[in-house]
Amino acid sequence: MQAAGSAAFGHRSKAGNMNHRLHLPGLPGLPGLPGLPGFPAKLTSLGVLCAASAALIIGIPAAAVVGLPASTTATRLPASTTAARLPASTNATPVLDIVPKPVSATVGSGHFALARTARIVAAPAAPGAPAATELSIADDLAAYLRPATGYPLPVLVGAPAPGDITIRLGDPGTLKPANQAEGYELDTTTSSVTIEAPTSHGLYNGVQTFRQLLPPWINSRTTAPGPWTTPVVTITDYPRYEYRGVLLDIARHYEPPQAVEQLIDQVASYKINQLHLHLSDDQGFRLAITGFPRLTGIGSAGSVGTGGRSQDPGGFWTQAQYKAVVAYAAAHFISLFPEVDSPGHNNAIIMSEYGDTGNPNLPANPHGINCGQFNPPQWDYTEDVGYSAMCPDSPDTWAIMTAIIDQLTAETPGPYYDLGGDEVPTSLLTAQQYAQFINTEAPLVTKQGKTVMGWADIAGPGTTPPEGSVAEYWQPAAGSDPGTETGREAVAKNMKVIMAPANHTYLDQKYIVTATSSVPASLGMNWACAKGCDVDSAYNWDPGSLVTGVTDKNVIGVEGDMWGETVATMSDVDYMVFPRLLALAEVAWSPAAQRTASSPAYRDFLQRLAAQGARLQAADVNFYPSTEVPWQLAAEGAAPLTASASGHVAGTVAMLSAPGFPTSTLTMCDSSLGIGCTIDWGDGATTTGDVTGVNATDTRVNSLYTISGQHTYAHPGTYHGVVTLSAGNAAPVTADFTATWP
Ligand code: TNX
Repeated sequence: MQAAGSAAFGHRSKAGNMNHRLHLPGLPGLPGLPGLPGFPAKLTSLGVLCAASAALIIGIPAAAVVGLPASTTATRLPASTTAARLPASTNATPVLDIVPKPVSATVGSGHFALARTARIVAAPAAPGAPAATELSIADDLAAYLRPATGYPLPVLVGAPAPGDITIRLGDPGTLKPANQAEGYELDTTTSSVTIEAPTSHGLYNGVQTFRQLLPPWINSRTTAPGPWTTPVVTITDYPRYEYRGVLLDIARHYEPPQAVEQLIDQVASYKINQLHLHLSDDQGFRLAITGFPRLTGIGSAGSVGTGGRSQDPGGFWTQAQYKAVVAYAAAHFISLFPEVDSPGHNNAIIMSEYGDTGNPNLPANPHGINCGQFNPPQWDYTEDVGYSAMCPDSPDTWAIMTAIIDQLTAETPGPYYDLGGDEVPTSLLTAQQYAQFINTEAPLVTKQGKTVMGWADIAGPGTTPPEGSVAEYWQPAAGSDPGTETGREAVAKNMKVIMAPANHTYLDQKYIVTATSSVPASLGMNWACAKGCDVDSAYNWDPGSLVTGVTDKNVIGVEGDMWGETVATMSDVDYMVFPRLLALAEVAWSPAAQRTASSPAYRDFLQRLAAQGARLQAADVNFYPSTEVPWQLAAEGAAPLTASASGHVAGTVAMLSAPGFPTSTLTMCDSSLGIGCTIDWGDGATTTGDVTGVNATDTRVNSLYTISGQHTYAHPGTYHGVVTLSAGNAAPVTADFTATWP
């Protein structure tokens, strides 16, 4: 810990959100921000990127299409049909739009087409051997594929037939022992799909990759027409880091269990495997603790910004709800663990228990728990930090903390319990008192069989973290700049390190304002990112070399941190989380690469990230259509149209994903004003269609667009129509539809 903080510490102005922590004296390791490495010159203008993508993204040649089911009448696959792009030079290998990028992927010729008759086969290691693991992953895959395809996709144990998907638990022979825990092999041929892995987690990871081989509409919750084809590939894949996390802060703004489950759905598909749930902070305590009803009775009633608690009144989870979300996360191979921040960041606990004089579970006088700036303590629903602390000498402190730790660890099967430990000014607790607190609390955690995790501040002078404890490095400092010493202190104490440098991983930091970006004034802080932090900052850094002396020998992973001060709804959360978390997911999963604002690795990532726009839109997830990303168009033909007795057809011919592309007409397509669309009705006639949808706001991505049209045929028959769609500099795409005049 450093020199005592001044009184100004606790009175950061609200506007001081701009400089949250920037000018705070007395913060461990943050006497001022070192030069931010996050702002190299931008790659290029959007226009140049889009031109590049136009050159890269071309349709799959008709000759490559094999194995389509008989019911598919298309003779040609639209460019958006599969997740493979062919580079401009025709004999080069297609690029797969998978995030995070797999370790190795080889693309063959042809396609696999998922047919209505396909089955998902759990293949036991030997005939008659139990197949529970395979079955459970096969069920997961079926549940992912059924809504959009509308296919029955029965799950069974047995031998696969042509057209089936096989889930096999076993060693594919291509994974080294170190890569077996989560590694997998995925093979598609023109007539089969096989996912093989030594563990259920590996199989699940393979399933996530397979989903991304299919067209983006596979994420629709309602039936989409397909066709459901994938490129032919052999993928061998495993993670760089075992810990790939996201933090969600439901203390500053309450979120209900279902909202968190929706976030789990999304992050699991990008192979995030840890959910760090920040349950308590100055403004709120969010989990019922037996024996201490005031923690939620009083402590959960407010949120940041509530002032008189009339709006946004907070909330809390019961332990049964917590347990259910833990189980939901586990079913998505995500280990959920709690953080109850201490000894600072805990005004909600102090406010709840300070007056709890009649509680038989408190052995002394509960006034003794308060070592904060104010006595008696008082609510502060602003974004201020650094005014609260619990006293390490009070027996009541430990009665409360023991109950919290015992009850939370009992409901948490994963390995971690996070005790927080950040940002306690020495004006409130001396370095010695702070160390005393951490050294008292850590054994309570290990006693329950959990690994201690905390912000890297817990590696400071005098602390004795138990063997194997984990420090999260959060300072926005690199190399050996001031602030980086917490990283080295953690290494010196044999701690493992999770990299969460604020200027690369804090998902609450504002995006970058540009002439064309619509960055909301209301969302996000910028203390770690003076000019904003965008996809570039999230992607272009290396966890194993950012801080001098902290290497991959120490680093176990990466975490994206969604702090809750400015986000009141999950839509807001999603807007800040996506697409940046996908960059962090790749940094955590994929092999190290030369990641800079102008590196080929970043260009390649941006192309793959662009393809995720349609996937997020199909899943109805909000995200920020960052101007750093060369967003692509993806189109899906509509269900067949039927003509009236006089040969007239009218209705929806296609859906279009065009993130970041507004349309100023929202009626007739006009490429000069937004979305261009031309409908070829299949009888030689061509018309301009209509586009409807909702344009972006500064907190919401634009909606999917519906393309519709009308036409009168001269003769009865079945017509194969094609819609050609364009927007800005993006490569045009087509979608097929059928119209029948019986
Ligand atoms: C830092 S540094 C925090 C959080 C805030 C966040 C806002 C650290 C471990 N904690 O308490 O919510 O900044 O950006």
